[in-house]
Amino acid sequence: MMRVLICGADGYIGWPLTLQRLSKGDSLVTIDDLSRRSLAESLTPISPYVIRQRELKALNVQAFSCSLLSSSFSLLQEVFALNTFDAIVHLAEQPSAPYSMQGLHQATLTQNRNIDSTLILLHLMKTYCPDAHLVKIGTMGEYGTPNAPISEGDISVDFKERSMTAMFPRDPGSWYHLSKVFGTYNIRFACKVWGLRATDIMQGVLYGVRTPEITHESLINRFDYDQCFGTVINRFCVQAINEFPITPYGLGGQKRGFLELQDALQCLDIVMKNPPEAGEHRVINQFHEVHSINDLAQIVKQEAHSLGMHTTVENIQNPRVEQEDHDYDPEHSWLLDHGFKASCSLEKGVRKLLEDITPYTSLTNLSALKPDIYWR
Ligand code: USQ
Repeated sequence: MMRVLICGADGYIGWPLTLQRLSKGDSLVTIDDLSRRSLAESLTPISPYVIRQRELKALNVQAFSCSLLSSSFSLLQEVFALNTFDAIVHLAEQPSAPYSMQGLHQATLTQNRNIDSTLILLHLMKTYCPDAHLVKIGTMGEYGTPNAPISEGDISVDFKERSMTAMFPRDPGSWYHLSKVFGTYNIRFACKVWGLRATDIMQGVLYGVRTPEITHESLINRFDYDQCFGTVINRFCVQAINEFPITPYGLGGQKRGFLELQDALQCLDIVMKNPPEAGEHRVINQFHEVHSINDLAQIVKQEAHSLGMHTTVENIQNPRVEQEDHDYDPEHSWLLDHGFKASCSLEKGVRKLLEDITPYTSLTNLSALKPDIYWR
């Protein structure tokens, strides 16, 4: 049994993580400011937060609806003063590269929320629970797509006949990804000067909606498919169930690491069971398979065809500024070395996802399938 604080417990990862931790008998405190509900429309009809909150309270979970920002600081201090945590999972950041690229308001909102929330958590940890393990979701997008293998953790650098270790270079591709890089440096600094312990997870692109603990319709997870909050596989699957063309952007040779939602929870469980040493800033790369966006589109098309859905693949003009054809060779051995076993191949995961979301096809907002946020 662990004592866990989940920040962002109402979100795409936070909600199924809450259910998973409850099934493991953990003692939970949850926080969420519900901002995602007002920014994006879920395909799946998720329960209103008041109902989730009531059910969590019935299970002895302290469920707070507040932000991780300075406006809620006195409440947060109270939460930390009255509880002891073994692990603090920070999922309460503002997601989405395209969202952050819409304009000044979205860029500052993303960076302020993400940088401030992590700084606030670090200060609260220093004061109230310096031995707790911070589990922070970063992104593989911190590295960008360099023309070199991507390390997991530090690399050694030789320069002018001297050697040193350094973080693998970051080359983020949006204001959002930049905010994650700031978070990484802030966490690393807090580990160094205050002796905190943290696992900084460079996570690939997630997909999926149902996890084993979602045993009833009322527990269904949120599922975004719009251009900002829907990840690429989730969007492709919603295009497929509506028999719309699947839309790789540009050449479609962009490569990413992918991970099914249930497997992301398995990874978080492994991470929580293996806290780093005091003072350690541990960076891990979290994904299962690497594919190009074109491959992915073909996989979704084939799986959809085998389920009787007729969809095509149409590469469209890329609204983003990114490399469209490149090598991608990131290391990812820490999780495998600590027992991670993927529950399914990408093909099987896509098929399961198509089956899981087909009942909600008529709820699709078709206008959300087309992108119109241009990065230039
Ligand atoms: N893409 C398409 N067609 C679409 C949507 C996306 O070709 O309809 C392409 C994008 O151009 C990009 C790739 O698919 O090259 C991935 O896009 P995405 O929206 O799934 O992922 P991204 O914006 O990179 O962000 C997502 C999550 C983010 C996470 C990141 C991991 O939203 O939180 O950090 O994946 S990674 O991509 O490895 O940086």
